[in-house]
Amino acid sequence: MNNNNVILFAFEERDNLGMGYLASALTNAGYNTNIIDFREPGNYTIDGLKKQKPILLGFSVIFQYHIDKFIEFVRYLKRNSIDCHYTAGGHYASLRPRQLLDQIPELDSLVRFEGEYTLLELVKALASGKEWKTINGISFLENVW
Ligand code: B12
Repeated sequence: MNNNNVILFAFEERDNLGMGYLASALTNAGYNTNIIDFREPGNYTIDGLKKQKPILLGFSVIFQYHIDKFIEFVRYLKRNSIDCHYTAGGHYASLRPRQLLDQIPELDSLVRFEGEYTLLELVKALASGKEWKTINGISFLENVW
């Protein structure tokens, strides 16, 4: 595997079980998964993120109340040329996919509901250059209602 890095961004308020499950599924399949609480800018640097050349960045949007912070953060990463597949999951992504994609059209996809296997399938497809739009449980601007 050439590049096997995946970065997950979340609110790690009193830890985040969902992120742990996702990281576990990816790690078990051989992907190097880094969970970052993005509320503290000291937790990451743009150079550090670039060096990892991630296959995918994942954003955990379990609280819709923090959506402004995600919008700002995704745009900050894009402006700084962190170029790879951007996806999001969690309650808001699962239940209001159209709304979230309208708010953050920079997201390439959403993983809806339980994310472990869908995210793994997505990462595998991206890493091997295969089609990802046909994966069950994935929404993107062209297929979301
Ligand atoms: C535990 C919990 C907390 C904990 C810890 C949260 C954490 N860091 O994980 C604490 C106590 C901190 C908390 C706080 C709050 N919470 Co709370 N919390 C929960 C609770 C009960 C369980 C979450 C959980 O661990 N689920 C189990 C894990 C395994 O599932 P998961 O997180 O959903 O993750 C899975 C999928 O969603 C998906 N997924 C998630 N993220 C991602 C990311 C990617 C990239 C991908 C691919 C997939 C993916 O894959 C995961 C694995 O299958 C939920 C209700 C619920 N039943 O889920 C409410 C819930 C998330 N909380 C909620 C709320 C409102 C809050 C507060 C705003 C309450 C308040 N007024 O203060 C605060 C916000 C905290 C803050 N920083 O401001 C709401 C959110 C509603 C909404 N519309 O946004 C929920 C849904 C409860 C409810 N129905 O009202 N909360």
